[in-house]
Amino acid sequence: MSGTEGLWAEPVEEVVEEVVAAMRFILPDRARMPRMPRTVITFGTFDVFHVGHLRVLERAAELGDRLVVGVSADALNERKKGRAPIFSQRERLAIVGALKVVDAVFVEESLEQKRDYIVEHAADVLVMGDDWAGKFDEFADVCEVVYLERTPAISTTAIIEHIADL
Ligand code: C2G
Repeated sequence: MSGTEGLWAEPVEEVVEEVVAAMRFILPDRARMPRMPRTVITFGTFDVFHVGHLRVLERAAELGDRLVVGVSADALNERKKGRAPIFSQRERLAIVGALKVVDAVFVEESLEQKRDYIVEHAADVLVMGDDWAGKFDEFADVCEVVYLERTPAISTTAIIEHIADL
């Protein structure tokens, strides 16, 4: 069937163009609309804070307008890593919360609550280091999920071992 046949007196292409032109007057101009701030969320223990932690937070902040960080509770760290963190959750929250790229911090009580935290903080993007690659893909229905490359050759465990050997 050609564009001029059927119910339309005018060719279908022309009717579509007219409808689109008319809609420009009805729909707001997106370019002029105020953009919603984009919230980024990330999680971590951030024990013995080092430059790898700083870099991932800086790069996470660049992906939005507001960075919210869930800092693992002491009890969660013990469950995850089988040992108490060197710095308490109070100290780790204070350190991460004082960074200029971080807008808000909260305690991450359990890994299972991740979806609730994302929704509660209205996060648009979840960022994690690529040691977690693929682990949080299930949240792609509520936010964008991004894994950033880890900073090579530095880790809390390596620092602790290095100091212990001095
Ligand atoms: N990180 C990094 N480069 C490093 C070390 C860490 O980019 N050399 C990143 C990790 O990938 C993570 C963040 O820094 O995104 C925090 O690292 P950890 O404190 O080791 O966090 P972790 O104990 O893995 O806790 O719900 C998830 C957990 O709370 C993540």
